[in-house]
Amino acid sequence: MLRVRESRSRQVKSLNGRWDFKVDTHNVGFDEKWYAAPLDTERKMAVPGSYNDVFIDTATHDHVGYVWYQTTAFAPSFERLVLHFGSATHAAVVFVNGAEVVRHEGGYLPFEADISEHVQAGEEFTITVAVDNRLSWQTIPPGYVDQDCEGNDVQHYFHDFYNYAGIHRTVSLYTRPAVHIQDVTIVTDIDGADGVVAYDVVADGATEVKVRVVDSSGREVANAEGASGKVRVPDADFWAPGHGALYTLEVTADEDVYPQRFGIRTVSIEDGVFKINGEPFYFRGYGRHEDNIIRGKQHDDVSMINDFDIMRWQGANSFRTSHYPYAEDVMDYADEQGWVVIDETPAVGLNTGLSGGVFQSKSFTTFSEDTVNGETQRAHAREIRDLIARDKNHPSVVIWSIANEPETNTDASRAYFEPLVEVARAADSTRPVGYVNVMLSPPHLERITDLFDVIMLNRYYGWYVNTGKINDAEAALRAEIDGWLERFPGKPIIFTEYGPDTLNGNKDFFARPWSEEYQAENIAMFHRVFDDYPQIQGEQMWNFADFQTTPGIMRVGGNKKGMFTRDRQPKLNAYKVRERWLRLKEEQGR
Ligand code: BDP
Repeated sequence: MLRVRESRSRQVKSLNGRWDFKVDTHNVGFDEKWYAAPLDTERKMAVPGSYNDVFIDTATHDHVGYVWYQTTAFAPSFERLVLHFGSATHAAVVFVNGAEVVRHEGGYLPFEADISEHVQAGEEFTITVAVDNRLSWQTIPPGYVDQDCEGNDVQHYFHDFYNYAGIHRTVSLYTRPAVHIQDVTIVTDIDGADGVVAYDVVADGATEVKVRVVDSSGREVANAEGASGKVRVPDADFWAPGHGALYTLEVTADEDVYPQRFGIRTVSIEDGVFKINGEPFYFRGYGRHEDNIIRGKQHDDVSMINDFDIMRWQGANSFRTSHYPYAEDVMDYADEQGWVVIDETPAVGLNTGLSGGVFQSKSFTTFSEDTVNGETQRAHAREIRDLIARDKNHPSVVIWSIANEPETNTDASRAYFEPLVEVARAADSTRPVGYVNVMLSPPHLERITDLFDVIMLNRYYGWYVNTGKINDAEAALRAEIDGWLERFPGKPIIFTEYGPDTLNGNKDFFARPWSEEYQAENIAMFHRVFDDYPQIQGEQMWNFADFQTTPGIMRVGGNKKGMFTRDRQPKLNAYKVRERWLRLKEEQGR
């Protein structure tokens, strides 16, 4: 889906602000037609935002099911008018003037509705949104609901971050012509000093499609006619890590104009080496979360710019959108600032083998008729397609991660994943496809790595195993890496998670687990090992910052594996890693 952008033919109006808000305590809103009348409530909720931590009210915080939002807006003059949501977590039903206009499942991707038939230019209209935070075995990510001793619904899930909910990203209203640009795909190549830009425009019914490539100073550097083709940008400024050089493909289809940004760069794996623009690239960075005090998963630009600046300060060059697609503002900013991104679907928690420890759940079989099944797989395929459709033109995105730590040591897992890899490759043949491997699937048990281009590993030696024993942890880590190299020579390995929980301010001469010293020692051990293996082509620590999770005996006010605290203060380890990363940046030149 095209990002919402202004142009000569498109006007955009933000609907962010304070909306009327009501928790549907008994989930009766649909029966009582709350969408057909003003919401009976005194409460307001900020849009965008997660509602959970905003009200000092346990019933709201722990609510399972629908909450309702309502606002009014004036319709501008339009040929067609579209209502667009950056995301609503996890499912939404949207009504305009009481009529349903769209329903959407999946909490981290955009959706929209053409509402032209429901409103009149110049007139006020009402938007009502029912947002459902429930996860089931057939949603991505999965979960299940049961009841406590009083019969209240309780949501369970198998991922280690809090199930924040609400309208998490910008809501906009935009105009476009009836015949309009529906999609633009850009694939770039490098030929000497020139950029080669292949483009493909979908604009049903358009009689004439034209494109111009415009550089960052607004100068036209190439143009062409036709809905698809190839243009050459002479002496191009290539997008590269740390160098966010961008161009705009200005597409005109009859009356409609759409500015599609892109960067000219290539991604490849040659002889087992991960390359950007033909040069080896080493990932330094983190897995992250969209997570903030009070705001939960709300996107906000202040926090984003601050996070990126902290990452720059530390000498990082990349991150993974663990464990779901991030706001499009984040992807845009990554493009502009030259960050390298591993872009992940929300497929996290497809592994009931992990249920006992962190999630204290009942035990289940991951893949079965009653748990993760064909319907879940269809939802997963949709998430892969929609993520790629949203993010395919971002030069910052260099790998698609189709799942985090799924079960991959059974026949059932292979049957589940094989078609999904095909879905990803059919949607984008230009970027490597990977998944993030869990400790339960070491090389001798693992069944699906051969289907993928890269090996991405989350490893907790010295924490969940060999706790506090750096020497044993190091030996086990080396042995496992040797196993991967033996079984899958020629596939780049990127460490996408490692590191222990660390309570900021917990100092210890003896560097015992949970102390800042232990985090620094454990991370230093991983880095020492990485330096011995040229096949290891990236280190993304877990996590950029501490973050909120479900309550549990393994978590103290959330997950504390951050390099930084939840309010973005550095732990001891942050300075040590900074020294290393600035040195590597110097040596590696990016
Ligand atoms: C991995 C998960 C991540 C967790 C982390 C941890 O990918 O989401 O937060 O471990 O346990 O299993 O801290």
